[in-house]
Amino acid sequence: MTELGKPAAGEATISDIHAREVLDSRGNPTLSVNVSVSNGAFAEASVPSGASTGAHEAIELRDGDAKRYGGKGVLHAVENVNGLIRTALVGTPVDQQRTIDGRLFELDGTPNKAKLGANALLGVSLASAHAAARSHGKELFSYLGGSSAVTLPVPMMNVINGGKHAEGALQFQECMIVPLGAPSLREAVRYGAEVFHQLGKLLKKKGFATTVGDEGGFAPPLRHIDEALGFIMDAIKSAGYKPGTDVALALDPAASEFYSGGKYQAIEGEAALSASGLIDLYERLCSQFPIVSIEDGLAEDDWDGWKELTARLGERLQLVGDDLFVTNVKFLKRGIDEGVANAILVKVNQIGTLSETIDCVRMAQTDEYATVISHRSGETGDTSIADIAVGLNAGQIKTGSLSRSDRVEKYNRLMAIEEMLGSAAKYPGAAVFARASRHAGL
Ligand code: 2PG
Ligand code: MG
Repeated sequence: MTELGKPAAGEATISDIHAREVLDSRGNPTLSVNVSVSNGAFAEASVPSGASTGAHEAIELRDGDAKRYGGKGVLHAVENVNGLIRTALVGTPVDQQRTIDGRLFELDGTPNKAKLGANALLGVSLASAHAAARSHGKELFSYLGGSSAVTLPVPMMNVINGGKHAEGALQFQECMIVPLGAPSLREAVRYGAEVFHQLGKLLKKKGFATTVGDEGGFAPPLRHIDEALGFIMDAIKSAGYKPGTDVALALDPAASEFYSGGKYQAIEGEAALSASGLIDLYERLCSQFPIVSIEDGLAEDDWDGWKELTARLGERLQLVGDDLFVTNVKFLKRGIDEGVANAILVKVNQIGTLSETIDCVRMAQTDEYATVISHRSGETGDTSIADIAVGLNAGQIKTGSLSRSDRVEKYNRLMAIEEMLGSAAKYPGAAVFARASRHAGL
């Protein structure tokens, strides 16, 4: 259990909340929120933003004023924090996260945070957690998870960016490497960076540009997924690693983005596939490449397709619901009840508060669904997700490639956490994927 709700020495209460408009990694406005505490503690958090957003996510409030940032300004969300939310929360004990998040939920009053904006709520929720941790003189991960927060997450690193995150022709959004054979998080980061650099060299040799996409992975104009995975396999080998044992592969096709009229345009220029046809493609890819995880293999509302996917591949593969579950216990519960997927991607801004995120992770863990804490394609330097991954013992993280500070800051924070934990730190490696297949076998 978390230590949220444990009273701070001398009742430290929120003394001020202040939000401002800042920019994310794509140059779009987002919120940065400061929370000050009566005992002098102070913390800041910034809010990420997605591109391939799920239809059922909580609402990110944008101004829609075409004269500012093409309508993407967030001044209304900022005003909601500096007005209504500030007035309601000043005086609240900073370490009563459930009370804070419950108040935010009530103030908004809508099922999808459409009134005040999930971006406004999340900034306050995260900054409050950081401020509470500081008030206790603790790091956020240990404030959240206490002495059991010792597991570093296995990363899925997105080294080839496609879909909505890059201009190339690749329909699949993310081709990731998973350094599951590394002995520690620090070594996992090194494995990943070495493979990333080899991949750059190989692409360059074949005449491809090595500019990067939104998540810091290369974005070559490859049409076929086999070509992309072939390059990654070669990069793993030329970096001196054994594919599958040292470094495995993972995919996030983000299939909702190429689903229309009941068919999937999985490969540009080829015939669109039925759900079964796309599952055949995944089955073939898994027989040729060491793939351990597929996220959003089918579209968010294609529950029948998802059932078939889980029945056919769920025993040997991690099947992650992102757009499918949108970090929402309502959708996750349906997945558990119907035997759909065996893992969940967890994005704090899909639901809007830390407490609801924790509830979702706990539900998944109780039902042995694997949990992957995730960034968004639009990020800031905020590293909260690194602490959340360790604090909640999530086991996995997805936070992009090994370039661009908006991505590597999270890895850097994880390496710092690992160092702080010293000999208590655990890197679970391949064990996290065994759990997914055990579940499917139940
Ligand atoms: C995803 C995410 C993060 P976005 O689909 O998993 O990689 O992308 O933030 O654009 O939704
Ligand atoms: Mg996804």
